[in-house]
Amino acid sequence: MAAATLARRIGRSGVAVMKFKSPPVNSLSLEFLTEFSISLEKLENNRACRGVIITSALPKIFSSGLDITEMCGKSIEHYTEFWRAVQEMWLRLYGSNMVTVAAVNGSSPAGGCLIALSCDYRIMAENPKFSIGLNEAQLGIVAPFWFKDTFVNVVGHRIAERSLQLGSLHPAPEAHKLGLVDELVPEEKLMEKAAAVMAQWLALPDHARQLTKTMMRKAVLDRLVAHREEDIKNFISFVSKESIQKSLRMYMEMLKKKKS
Ligand code: CO8
Repeated sequence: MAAATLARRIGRSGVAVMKFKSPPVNSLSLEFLTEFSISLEKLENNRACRGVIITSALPKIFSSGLDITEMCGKSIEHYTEFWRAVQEMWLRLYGSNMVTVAAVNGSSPAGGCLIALSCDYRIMAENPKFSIGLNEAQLGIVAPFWFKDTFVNVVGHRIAERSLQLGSLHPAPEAHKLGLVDELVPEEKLMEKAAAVMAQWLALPDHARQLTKTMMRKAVLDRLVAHREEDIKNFISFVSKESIQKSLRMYMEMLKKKKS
């Protein structure tokens, strides 16, 4: 496993800070996802830990979403393992008993946005150059139903419908206006604010907050659990199509060309 894709530290207040550190863009590879899920599981099982703040150790990028190279030209076995790891990460994070706060200190497209959406609260650096959203449609691919459900639960049906169809990446101020993030703060105040929000949420008795969270999220979580194998099959059949492979390759080329 690569060295320190995640830095994890539990403070005396029972709050862990998890920092994504997988240069250049914190893309969610199979290895990264596996490490992320294991870290979440360890924190979940640690009675000293009641909350986790998720942020990035890289400048300007929270996470660039799923690692597109994991979805290009790989075997069925690889796609199966990769997609199961994406599901596992989301089930752990969205279903976490801990208070989860995303301190979004950079751009956060697609899978990066899903991570932020899965937390209890999102604070973003107010830099309009940073954007967030489920932009799958721009890549010629479709956000799975549980990405969509998570999005709808945060912003409501109409905003999600428009944003998903257009594959919109919303600059931070717009994301705030849409309710996609809860608060904007200057970047240097992000961690301080995240700690203050965390303290506010942790002031409540854990059992009442956790039962309420479960009540709000259970239907969406259960839906994936009930259709997990079918969802993997759908992903494989979709991603194996030559037209989708072509779209993903073109998108990767576009990212490279953008640089030159
Ligand atoms: N996966 C793999 N490689 C990536 C990704 C990615 N998601 N994003 C960037 N990279 C690579 C680039 O190709 C580039 O590689 P190289 O150095 O070899 O040329 C390197 O990372 C650095 O990228 P940039 O030069 O673009 O870095 P910038 O700092 O200029 O920009 C951004 C950073 C804003 C993150 C930009 O790279 C970007 O927009 N990336 C694409 C993000 C994106 O669209 N992600 C969507 C992934 S799909 C997903 O998460 C959900 C899919 C759901 C599945 C649906 C069923 C099929």
